[in-house]
Amino acid sequence: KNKDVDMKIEGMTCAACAKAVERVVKKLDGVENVSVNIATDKANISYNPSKVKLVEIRSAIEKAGYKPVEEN
Ligand code: 9UX
Repeated sequence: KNKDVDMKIEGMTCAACAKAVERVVKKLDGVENVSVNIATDKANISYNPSKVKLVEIRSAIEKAGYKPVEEN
């Protein structure tokens, strides 16, 4: 069963930043969907927790140069 999380991410300045975040997160096996809202600095992510952990998603975003700060 998939989980759905809203992740606040700092450092996304322009629309291409949002696209970059979507690209790196989508690439992870177990991520079903990701949509970044540049206006709210939030990424809505659906993922299968048996395939990918939140810590791995955060780490991929950090590696791309952005900063995940919280989820809810
Ligand atoms: Mo836009 Mo983001 O020119 O790293 S791609 S600021």
